[in-house]
Amino acid sequence: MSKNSLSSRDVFTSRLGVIAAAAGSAVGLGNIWKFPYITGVYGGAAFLFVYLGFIALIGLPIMLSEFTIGRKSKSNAFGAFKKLAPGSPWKFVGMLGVAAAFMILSFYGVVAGWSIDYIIKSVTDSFASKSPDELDSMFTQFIEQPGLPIVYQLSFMLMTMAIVIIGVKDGIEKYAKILMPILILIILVLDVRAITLDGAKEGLNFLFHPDFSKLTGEGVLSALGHAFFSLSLGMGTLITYGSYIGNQNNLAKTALQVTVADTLIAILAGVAIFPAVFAFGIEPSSGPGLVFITLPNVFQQMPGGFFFSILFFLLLTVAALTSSISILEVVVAYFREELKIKRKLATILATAMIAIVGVFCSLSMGLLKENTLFGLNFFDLLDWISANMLLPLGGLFISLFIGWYWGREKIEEELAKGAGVVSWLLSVFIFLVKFIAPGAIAIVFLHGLGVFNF
Ligand code: TYR
Repeated sequence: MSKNSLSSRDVFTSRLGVIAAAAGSAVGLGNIWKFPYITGVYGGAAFLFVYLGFIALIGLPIMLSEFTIGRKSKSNAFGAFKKLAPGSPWKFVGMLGVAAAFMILSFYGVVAGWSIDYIIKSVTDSFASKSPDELDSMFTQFIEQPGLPIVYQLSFMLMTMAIVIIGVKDGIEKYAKILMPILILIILVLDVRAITLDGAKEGLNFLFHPDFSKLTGEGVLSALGHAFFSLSLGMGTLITYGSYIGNQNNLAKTALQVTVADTLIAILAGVAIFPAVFAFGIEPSSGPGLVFITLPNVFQQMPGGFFFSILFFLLLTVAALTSSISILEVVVAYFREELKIKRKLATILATAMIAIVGVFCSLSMGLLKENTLFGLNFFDLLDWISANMLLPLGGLFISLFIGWYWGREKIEEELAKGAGVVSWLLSVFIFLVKFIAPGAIAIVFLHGLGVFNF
């Protein structure tokens, strides 16, 4: 692992380091907070199956594309396109990434702030003997306040900033390597508790027995958007991380491992949540509060729940941090390399701007909740535009770049470093990035936006 900050051109020295960094970025609030809540909103299993299809056919090949572009160019997202396609407009793909990073981190910091509050609520045993309804209003009352959620959101942003400035990537990854497996273990314990609750079966049915008639165009678009969001794709994060990967690394294998890990964790989170949702009579479509309302009920019903609850929200916050640093890095890299601002100042500036937008996201849960556009408050609007529009668009261009601009020879040359290239697998990969990914993204995108119906 690099001794320096993320900006250096050093390479990861271990395979585990590569996986920890990329999986650290991928696994976060997207898996544990967002996946269950949007699966609930869009009707359960049918949404999950479509999501899995997108992960395999679009997410995985685009992750491999981003790694390939990053390692070949040894640059950030802009530099990468500039270097590989000099004098062309491809670098605007990087611009799209910065916009997405800006929006995502604004609301991401707010949710991470909620997680910090839930660590404190766990320590003070605030969930004890509360009914599901009381836990529901506890959450709603908290996020609607104009004060405390902002304090936590800003604290989280400061932590993110500190890590990106100091570049203690070494440190955080060392911890991430230990802490993430513990998070998975806790989720597994929660899974066991959840599926042994009375009425759990209904929740498992909801998650695994698809009723495709429930799917809407918007649901399919959200499944696509979430595949990008969850795998940290479409905005250059994994181009940047790819640029730190050494030539001895098998990129395809790494992409596969990160994709499988990220997807499994999301499913495990779903298994912890939906049986409990049904057992406690919570509405599966209750929105962004789903995890925060459901899990405290589960903690109450298990031996050692007090400790599990503290540990869970603590680790959720750490998982959010290993993702937020990767998002901030996209903006910082742009400020540094395009606007020529020094790393420290760039990080402070980017954090300040994002944090201010984040304050409005937080306020849009309460004070500003009536201010909506297309029926969405500011928080939901940023989430929707970034995940459902900017990331798929970024992914579309990345797949076109690799599939059409770069072509087979160059792809093969890069993938052959650190791995034996299996010819038919390479052909499958190229077919996916050349036709399937861009075609599917374009169709889902236009259909989801209501441009045409079928
Ligand atoms: N994948 C992260 C999560 O699931 C969020 C994220 C989104 C991180 C986009 C990076 C990124 O580029 O929480």
